[in-house]
Amino acid sequence: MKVQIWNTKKVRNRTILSFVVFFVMMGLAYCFWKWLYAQPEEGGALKPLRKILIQNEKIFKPLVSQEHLVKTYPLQKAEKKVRVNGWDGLETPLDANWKLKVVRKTGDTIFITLDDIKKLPKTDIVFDFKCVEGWNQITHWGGVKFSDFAKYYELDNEIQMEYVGMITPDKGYYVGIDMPSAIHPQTILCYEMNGKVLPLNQGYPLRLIIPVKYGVKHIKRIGSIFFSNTKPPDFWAEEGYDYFLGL
Ligand SMILES: Nc1nc2c(c(=O)[nH]1)N[C@H]1C(S)=C(S)[C@@H](COP(=O)(O)O)O[C@H]1N2
Ligand SMILES: [Mo]
Repeated sequence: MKVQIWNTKKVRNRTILSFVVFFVMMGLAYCFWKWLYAQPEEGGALKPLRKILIQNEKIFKPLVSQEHLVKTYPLQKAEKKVRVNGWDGLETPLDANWKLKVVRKTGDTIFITLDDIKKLPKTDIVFDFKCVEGWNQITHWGGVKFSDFAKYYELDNEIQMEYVGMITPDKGYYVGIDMPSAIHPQTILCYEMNGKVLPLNQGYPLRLIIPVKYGVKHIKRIGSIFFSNTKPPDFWAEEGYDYFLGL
């Protein structure tokens, strides 16, 4: 076997080359960083980064199929002390005459009471609730599937549209949801937690539970629902978070 002996000159040349490459790369990284931060913002994120988020969305959106279900857990795994996070839109007193307002495609509105919503078929779900802040909890929720609700109220033309928007009664919190995620079989208009009436700080009378999304999209205390072919305003997307926020 022939062992290659490196002479000192070769080693020196390689060392010099490594340093040159290293400094050129550092220079490029610095220039890129300078360039990136000189870019304008778009929806709370620097424009090039927002473009990457939009690209990601295009790649992952078709993966949220109706067949793909989020993992569920047995009832006894559900946390009894459920964490409360986020009070935007909950700071104003709740109107005792609360009704859910639904705006049809035509602009007509329907007002629906909690009792009417409770008459629809009920679905329970125990799943791992994840917040972008880095915590998660297995929790138990009950309500009507958004798709069942849409069917019952004949929102057929509405669910042909691209997005659903939901807003708290005081407009202090709002989310935009892509339609495939809204009509996903695990997405519910929720009025129960751990088999009991939803607590006020957890969104009484009605909140969204949408297991295919991070916590920010699970809007508490829904006041109105509307439909749109353009992205509805979204509280956290305006602060620079990804709009889609799918899991
Ligand atoms: N109205 C309203 N809904 C909201 C929020 C909020 O601030 N206001 N925060 C969101 C966030 S970031 C999370 S993680 C979940 C937390 O739900 P929980 O308080 O029931 O745990 O609610 C979401 N829904
Ligand atoms: Mo969150």
